[in-house]
Amino acid sequence: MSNDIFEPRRIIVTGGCGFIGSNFVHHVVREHPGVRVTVLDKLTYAGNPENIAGLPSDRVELVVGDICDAALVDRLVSETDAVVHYAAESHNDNSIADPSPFLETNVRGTYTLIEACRKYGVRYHHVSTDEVYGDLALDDPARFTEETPYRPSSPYSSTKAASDMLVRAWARTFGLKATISNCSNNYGPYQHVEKFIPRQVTNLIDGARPRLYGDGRNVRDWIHTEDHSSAVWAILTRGRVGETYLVGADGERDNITVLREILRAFGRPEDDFDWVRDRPGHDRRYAIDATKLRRELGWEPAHTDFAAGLAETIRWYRDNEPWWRPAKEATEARYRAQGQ
Ligand code: NAD
Ligand code: TDX
Repeated sequence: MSNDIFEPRRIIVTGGCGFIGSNFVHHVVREHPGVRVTVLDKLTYAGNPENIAGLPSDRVELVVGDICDAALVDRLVSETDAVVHYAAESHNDNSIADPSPFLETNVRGTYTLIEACRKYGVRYHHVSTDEVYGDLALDDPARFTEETPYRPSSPYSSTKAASDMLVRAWARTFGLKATISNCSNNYGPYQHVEKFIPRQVTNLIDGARPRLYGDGRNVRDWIHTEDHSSAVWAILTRGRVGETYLVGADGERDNITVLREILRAFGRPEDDFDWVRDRPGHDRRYAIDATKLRRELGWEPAHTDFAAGLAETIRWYRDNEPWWRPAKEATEARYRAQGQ
């Protein structure tokens, strides 16, 4: 264990107008008063400046731009202490419909950032996913660890795996000062309505039926996005350079169980949903063993009551319809075209 603490004063958060990135920006502003944040975000369909609106302008600056823009990235990185990289194309179903932007943003975008970070000797934290490890069988007692071999299944997860590999190679060959985290499925406020929980919740608010893929028994390991933020901060400031940390909060649940909890919260019968076409290549189960993060950095999740976190998230979508309404129709039109 290293006792060195890295104390950045200025950080760049890429993708800070997306779901997890914006929650991280709120976390930093609230918990770390000495830190100034530059959000670099292209504002794709998934990015919304509303997510960070109202934060103090002397603490948070938004630069609208592309992480693949080498000149812009070079200039911003030359003026910062650290880069925390969240920006990505993040949705599996979209990656099956059109992989091209996933290659561009997830692979070329990461390459552009790490090239600038190595040039200026800037600390780099790479936010990745447990999906790089592929999937586990439902009855497998194993969970993913930092030693699990990479075996991604989808265009999305293969581009995330590729970006992780670039970071590892840059760390070894060029001495890039990098850490990597691979986290499980996040839930909480500001998640796009294309994702599982917000889609079902907003369907129910609209009086439409939720939609379950396949047999509904696929397992995801849910973590509140606030716990992901505290983990990333711990790794950035106290993690060992060159290391990977898995992030998870022992939240395994199958999709049908989560859906039934949502239906109950709306007072609807537990079979009041539609079965729809399965996702091609659909990963069966993800499960994270976060022992390294807990033991080495003393990190613990604060939101361990999933039912309470889910209820609070449902309330957030009920209270913030103007936030999600503009994206809902186009999202459902995309799903209809895919038979989902
Ligand atoms: P999101 O889709 O909600 O947000 C992505 C953000 O990146 C958006 O604001 C978008 O505008 C921005 N962006 C996309 N392309 C860009 C580009 N070329 N240049 C600059 N900005 C660009 O994604 P999310 O769910 O918040 O995921 C954030 C990160 O966390 C991703 O790297 C994802 O792989 C990782 N992750 C997500 C989960 C999850 O459960 N959602 C779990 C583990 C890891
Ligand atoms: O309508 C739906 N019905 C359904 O049954 C949707 C949108 C999804 N599902 C299923 C598919 C998955 O088994 O729910 C599960 C969760 O789906 P998503 O929300 O699309 O998440 P997932 O594919 O598991 O990936 C998420 O977690 C890991 C994030 O989108 C990724 O960015 C992250 O890396």
